[in-house]
Amino acid sequence: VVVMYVKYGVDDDTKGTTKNLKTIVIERCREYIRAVSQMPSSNNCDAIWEGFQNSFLGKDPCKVNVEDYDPFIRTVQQDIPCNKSLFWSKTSQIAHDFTKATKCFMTLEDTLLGHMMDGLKWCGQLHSKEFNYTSCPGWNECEFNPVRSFWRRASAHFAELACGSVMVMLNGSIDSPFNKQSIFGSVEIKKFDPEKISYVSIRVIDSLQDRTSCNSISLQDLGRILNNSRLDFDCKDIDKSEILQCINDPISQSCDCVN
Ligand code: AVW
Repeated sequence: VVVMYVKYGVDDDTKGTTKNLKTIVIERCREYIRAVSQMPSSNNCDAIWEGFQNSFLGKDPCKVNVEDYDPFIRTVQQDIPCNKSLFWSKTSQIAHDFTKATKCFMTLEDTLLGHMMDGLKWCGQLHSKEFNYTSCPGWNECEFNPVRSFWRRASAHFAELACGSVMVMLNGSIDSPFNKQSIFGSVEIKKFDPEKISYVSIRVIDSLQDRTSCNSISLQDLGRILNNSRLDFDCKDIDKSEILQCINDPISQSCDCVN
């Protein structure tokens, strides 16, 4: 029965809270802690669940603040090794396939916090301690909805923890690979600490060869922001086929963590 509830078995048709949310979150939490060695023993999946639901239950689902998740974030303990953080924007599929195949880096969704909530939907309602399984605000329906505020809070946390050399995977097939309104552009980059982050490797992935997105206006914007924060960086245009090859054959020589 449990197999039905894991990540890819989630029934996503619902407009309200994901069915069996509690079972899914707690099972994912336990499975993650079992699978990943070196997880601090202080993590307790039941306590983590309590912290999670207390962040938004009883609240208007358009008035859940980013800070409402602060106590919950503190219930989850995980060290993120330096030189391993991968940030992404409009490259969800390839970035996650890449981290799974190569173990070169980890995304937010490869951490316990992100893994538990990936692909799920939830909201409560005012004057009630129940979940709303019928209807929850969409991502853009109101700014401070429970799901969007969670991802902003979790992303800020993930970026604050980053240290050493980090990688950013952007999409070169769109007009603005760097978008200031995205979570990467509006939350994560602002949390990059130049005292902890030594280098930012920007990799712009494109299916067309010979495009030079690194020179585009959008990437110049990103470069200015990084310069102003005193962060060292480089930008490389990478063929999508190179990453796909790496995902299919992670131990080949050409797959050197895309340095
Ligand atoms: P993204 P970000 N409706 O690819 O930089 C529903 O733009 O923002 O990358 N869901 C949405 C919407 C929307 N309009 N916009 C964004 N999302 C959700 C966390 C959706 O789940 C990681 F650490 C989509 O797949 C990355 O470095 C996801 O946000 C960074 O933030 C990504 O949107 C990626 O966020």
